[in-house]
Amino acid sequence: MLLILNGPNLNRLGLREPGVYGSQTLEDLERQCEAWGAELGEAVTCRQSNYEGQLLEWIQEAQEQGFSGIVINPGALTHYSYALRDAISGQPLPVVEVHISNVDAREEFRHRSVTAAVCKGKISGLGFLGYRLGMEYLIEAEA
Ligand code: CA2
Repeated sequence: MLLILNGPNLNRLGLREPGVYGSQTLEDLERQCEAWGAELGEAVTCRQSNYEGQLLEWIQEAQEQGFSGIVINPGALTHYSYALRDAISGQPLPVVEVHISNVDAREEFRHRSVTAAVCKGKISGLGFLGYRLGMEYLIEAEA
């Protein structure tokens, strides 16, 4: 069972900046992840929060809730949240970091991730497909 987490502002997907993030909404993304989960034979739970503390609690509780891995798009928290980094490194599940846009082709501050080093890997710039690739990795890692 996989946990898909989206951080701050990702609830605004599709409503603004379609040139950067596409025109599909968060709901479209979550339905797509659920459909991929069904195709791959893996249950998927999708959650989004604009609150750092809520994301930390979901990560802390993920193992005891029965999840086997986490795909996370931490939004801008990626670039500065040591609390999020500590929450990821302080729990045992494999985590894949995903960014819809190519953060390395954007502003300098987006080039730095403080969370990627405590994740299994980072996928950036492949749109929603990055979530599927992260899911596939975690399913493969389970086997
Ligand atoms: O590319 C990504 O997935 C990001 O994680 C998205 C974050 C950004 O801060 C990261 O640098 C890269 C932003 C979340 C989406 O923000 C939106 C704001 C308005 C309209 C649509 C999306």
